[in-house]
Amino acid sequence: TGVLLSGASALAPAVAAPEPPSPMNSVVPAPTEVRADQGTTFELAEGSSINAAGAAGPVGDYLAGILRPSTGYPLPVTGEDPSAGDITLRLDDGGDLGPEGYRLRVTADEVALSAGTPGGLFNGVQTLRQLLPAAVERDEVQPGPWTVPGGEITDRPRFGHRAAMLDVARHFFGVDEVKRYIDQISLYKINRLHLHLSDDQGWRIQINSWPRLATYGGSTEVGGGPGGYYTQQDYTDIVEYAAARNITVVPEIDLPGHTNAALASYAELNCDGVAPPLYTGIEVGFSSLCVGKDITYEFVDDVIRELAALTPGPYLHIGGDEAHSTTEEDYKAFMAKVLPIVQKYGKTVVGWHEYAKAGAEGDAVVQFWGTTNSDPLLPGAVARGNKVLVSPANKSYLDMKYDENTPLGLKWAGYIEVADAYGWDPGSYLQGVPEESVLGVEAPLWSETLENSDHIEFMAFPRLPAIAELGWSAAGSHDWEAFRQRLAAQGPRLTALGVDFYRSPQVPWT
Ligand code: TNX
Repeated sequence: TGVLLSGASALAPAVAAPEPPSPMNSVVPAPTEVRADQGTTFELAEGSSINAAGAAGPVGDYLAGILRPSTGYPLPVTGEDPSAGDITLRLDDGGDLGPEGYRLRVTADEVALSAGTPGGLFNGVQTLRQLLPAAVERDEVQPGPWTVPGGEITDRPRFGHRAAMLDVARHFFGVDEVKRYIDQISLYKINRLHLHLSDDQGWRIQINSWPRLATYGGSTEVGGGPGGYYTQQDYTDIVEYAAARNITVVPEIDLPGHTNAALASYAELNCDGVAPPLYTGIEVGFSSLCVGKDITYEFVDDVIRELAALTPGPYLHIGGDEAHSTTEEDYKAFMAKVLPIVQKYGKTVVGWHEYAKAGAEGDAVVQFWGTTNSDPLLPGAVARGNKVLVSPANKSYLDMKYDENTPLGLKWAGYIEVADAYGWDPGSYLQGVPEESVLGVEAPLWSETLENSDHIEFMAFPRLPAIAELGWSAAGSHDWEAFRQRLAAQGPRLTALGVDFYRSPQVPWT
C-alpha cells in the first residue's frame, strides 16, 4: 500500500535534520503525482532487457545509451513481451496523459513506463534516470547496485513550452557544444531550444543565397576570436539531435537591429551603401537594416525562406529587440513587411516583446524580457490572441551573475541567485496576461562573457533546473524549501555528468 503524495510540498522533509531524501522525493521538475511504495525496490540486472516496440524503439535505444556505459549491462532493446527484471516502454496512455505526460510504475519485478507519444516516454525516461543512483550518469562501468524505488508517478507539464536559449552569436559554440547542452537540458524536460543565430558580432547559419553572411559575417566573435558558423547540414544535425530528445529548435534571426554582421557582409544592405567593419565589442542598439530599401526585404525573404525550409518546428523568431537605431515609424514599417514573410513560409512568428508594437494577429508569440512585471504592449497582444513567452531578465536570464563574486556574466538586470530564479510564478507574473495566454517559460543564456561549455554550465546550473520546474510543475507544488532539498540531490548527478555547476550557498548540497 502506498502513500498518496500530490506535488512537491507534501514530499518536503518537515523538520530540520531530515532523513536523506529518497530518490522518489528528489525528481526535478517535481512530478504531478507521486505514490511511493515503501519497501518495494526494483533492481536492474545483467540480464534485464528494455522492451520498446515500434515507435517506442528510439526512446528505448536512448535509454539504453544512458544505462549501458555505467552499468556495463548489455540491455538489449527488444520488441518482445517483458519478463521479470525488464524495463518496458509502451505507447498507450489510457487517454489521459496529454502530448507530454507519462506514467511510471515500479514494482519489484518491472519498470513499466507508458505514454501517448514518444515525447511522453522520453519525459518518463528522464524521471527514471533520476530515480536511479547518480552514478548511472557516468560513462565508465560503476559498481551499482542499480535500484529504483517502488511506486507510481503520473506526470504531465503545466506549460507546453519550456525553453532554453543559447546565444551562439556573441561567442560561437560548435555542434558538439550545442549537443552537450541539449543533453543537459533534456534531463530537466526542457522541450524547446531557441538558438540566437545572428547578432552584431556574428552570423552563424549558412544561407546559400547570401553566402558571405556566414563566411565573412561569421568570421569573428566578441573579443576577436575566430567565430564560426553552422553549415545547413550542421544545423540539420542539431535539429535532428534535439528532436530525438523531445526538443524543438526555434531559430532566431535578430531584425532589424543587432544586424552589424549582416551589414558588414553586404554593403548594399546599408542605407549609405557602405559596409561597416565587423564588430567584436558588447554594445547593443547601434545597427539597423535599411528599412527604405527593397533589397532589405529580398534579403529577409531569402533568409527566412531558407531557414524555414531547414526548420521542421512551427516557430521562427525574428528578434525585434533593442532597435535603438531604427525610428519607431521605420520599425513598424519594417515589421509590417516582415510578419507576412514569416507567415508565407508557414511559420508562427516569435519576437522579443517590443515587436508587439507591430500588432501581429492571432497565435504570434511575444517573448517578454523586461525587468518589471508589466509592459504596456502586453494587454493589447493578449487581446489580439497572441501568446506570451515569459523570460523576465531579472529572473530567468542565465547570463546574469549569481552575486557580486561571480566571475562570468553581466549584471544589468541584477544578481540572480537560485532562490530568485525559482521565486516567481510564470502563470500570474505579468499584469494583464492571464495564465491561458502564457505559452510557457524560457531561460535565455547570452554569451558576451561565455566562451565554452564550462562557462555555459556554470551559469546554467543550477538555475536552469529552477526555470524548468516553473515550466513543468503544478503551481500548487511551488515551495522553495522543498525545491532546494530536491535540487541538492541533483548535485551528485550533475557531477557524474561532468557538469561543473555553481555551488550556490542557498542549496544544501551533500
Ligand atoms: C539584452 S534581452 C539583450 C541582448 C543581450 C542581453 C545581455 C534582449 C532581447 N537583448 O542583446 O545579449 O541583454 O544580458
